[in-house]
Amino acid sequence: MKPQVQSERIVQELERLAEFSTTPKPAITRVLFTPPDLEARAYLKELCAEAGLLIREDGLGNLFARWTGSAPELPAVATGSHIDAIPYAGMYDGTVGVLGGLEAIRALQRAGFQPRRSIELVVFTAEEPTRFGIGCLGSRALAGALSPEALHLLKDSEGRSLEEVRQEAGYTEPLEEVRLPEGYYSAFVELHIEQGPVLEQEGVPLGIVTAIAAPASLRVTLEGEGGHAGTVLMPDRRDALCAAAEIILGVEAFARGSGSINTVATTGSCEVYPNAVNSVPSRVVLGIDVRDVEQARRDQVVRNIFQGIEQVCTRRGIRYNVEVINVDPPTKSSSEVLRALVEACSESAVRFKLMVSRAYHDALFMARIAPTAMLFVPCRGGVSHRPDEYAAPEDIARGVEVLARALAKLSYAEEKSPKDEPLTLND
Ligand code: HGY
Ligand code: MN
Ligand code: MN
Repeated sequence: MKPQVQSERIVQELERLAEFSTTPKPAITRVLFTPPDLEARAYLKELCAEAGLLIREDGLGNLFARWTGSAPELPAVATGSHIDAIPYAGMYDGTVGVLGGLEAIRALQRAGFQPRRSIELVVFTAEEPTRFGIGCLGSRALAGALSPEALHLLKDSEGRSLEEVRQEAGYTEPLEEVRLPEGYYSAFVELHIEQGPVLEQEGVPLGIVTAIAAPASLRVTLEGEGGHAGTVLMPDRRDALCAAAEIILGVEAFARGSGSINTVATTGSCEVYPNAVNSVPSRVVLGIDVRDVEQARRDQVVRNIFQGIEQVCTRRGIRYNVEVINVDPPTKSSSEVLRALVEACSESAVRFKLMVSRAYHDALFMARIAPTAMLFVPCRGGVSHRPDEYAAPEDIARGVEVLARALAKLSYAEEKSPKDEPLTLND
């Protein structure tokens, strides 16, 4: 059975989805529960309904669209990703996994395939940390990694609570019901653009993800002494932004000095108060992101950053507060799902590369509750989180075809074997 993927249809739907944005194309900005996000959700529900899928949404806005199988009582196979986009992003991050997952289901329907286990498309709420500061909000909650109590504490930069904005958006189901029961899915596969240059550089059309790097993020608040830029003499200053500058360079140095190319650290946001050219900065809030495929090395860099903040602030007389937003372990893919992906690649005669994901994805949390793996399609120049992000239709279609084959296999997979035998490529 060769799933007939309609790549021009995926491109049309990606283009249509890209219109739901608060910034003009090619820059896409689609932040949780803003009007473009709600319009995009409505559009997706239309497409899922057209495909005859059973739709439900939970209290956080996670969207589930199910193709009921002949054994509906068995745990379903899931696929999916996210549709939210950070400010001034591209139109492929997340959306390729959502519309690609939907097209994989439609291609199987067109081929006359009848699922045994139901196949469910999941659109995770707020994979990006933009509005509430923590990534993978929806998948964390589904996996039980973010409690209803913790969800109730979340507020955005305008002080609006998640509770307030979700109710306003029409998501009123209790947050206590978001977490999925153990064994709810038999497998989860996420299709995503690579967001890196490896596949394109090596001329390999598909990546099979064996592990996802461990992300951590910190929010650092630095309180100095403000004042008039003309009258506060240099020896009397406690300039929060100068302290921040030293800390930011320290973040970079600790990552560069970790002993591994796999360690990355970024100070991605810097809010300055009062942010006036003729006023000494009194307060700065930094957003710091630290990742590594090895948790211990990542944690060492986090410790170094803590020590660096203490030294700089003590020397400069700056008060500080470091809030740990998340320090997540890395995850390894399930060999059973990897096997299904490798077999699907060979049936489609597609070369692939086994690789690590340096970006995090909803799969990082789905792996806590279901055997999970990911498929990567190349993106031009490895560019992502930028308006010039691009994935070629033929690459997307190839990924969708392999995804469809893998979902079909997993839909007929028996109960998961107790031990997850490691995958060897001559399997
Ligand atoms: O930041 C990430 O890795 C993901 O793209 N949100
Ligand atoms: Mn992203
Ligand atoms: Mn993404």
